[in-house]
Amino acid sequence: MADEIKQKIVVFGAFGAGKTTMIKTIDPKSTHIEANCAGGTTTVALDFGRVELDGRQIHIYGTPGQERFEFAREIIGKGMDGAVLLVDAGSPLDEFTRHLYDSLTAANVPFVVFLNKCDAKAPVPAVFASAFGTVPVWTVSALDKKQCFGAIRRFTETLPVRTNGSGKR
Ligand SMILES: Nc1nc2c(ncn2[C@@H]2O[C@H](COP(=O)(O)OP(=O)(O)O)[C@@H](O)[C@H]2O)c(=O)[nH]1
Ligand SMILES: [Mg+2]
Repeated sequence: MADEIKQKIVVFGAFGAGKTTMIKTIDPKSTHIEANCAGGTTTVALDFGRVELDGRQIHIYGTPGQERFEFAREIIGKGMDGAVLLVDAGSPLDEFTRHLYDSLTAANVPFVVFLNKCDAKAPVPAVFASAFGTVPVWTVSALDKKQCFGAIRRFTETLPVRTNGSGKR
């Protein structure tokens, strides 16, 4: 049997940035898992979707957006080939998103910023164009299938691929 070509992509972003929406748009059969944490006051949410693009099996994971779930982000991020930092263009740039940007930069993993909710009429605030150093910033709407596929394809085709049993980090 021919080896499968795979890529693991992990989506990071603040709560409400649109991670679940984007993964659902890309893979309508994606899984959304929510668990109540001690005391039932916080819900930790994860997403997992799959898509085949140009013969590559792409596995997309959504991470919890709350600050205190750093450990979960670390576990989900293990072995990723690339990351997407999803940012809500309609909200002010928050400290947590800056922290995620710093963490991904430090991790030395290829990543892009998807500036989400760009379907709104309002112009995209200029702050986003200069906030992420040399990392590419692409505008998207997580509600728009064509845009989501286009952005994921454009990003993943720049990344190395792995085949079954190879390239695991
Ligand atoms: N207008 C608009 N709303 C969006 C978009 N993406 C997500 N939303 C909305 O933003 C809210 C939070 O999205 P969700 O996917 O739950 O965010 P998550 O916490 O990052 O998983 C939901 O009400 C979505 O319907 C988008 O591209 N455009
Ligand atoms: Mg979510």
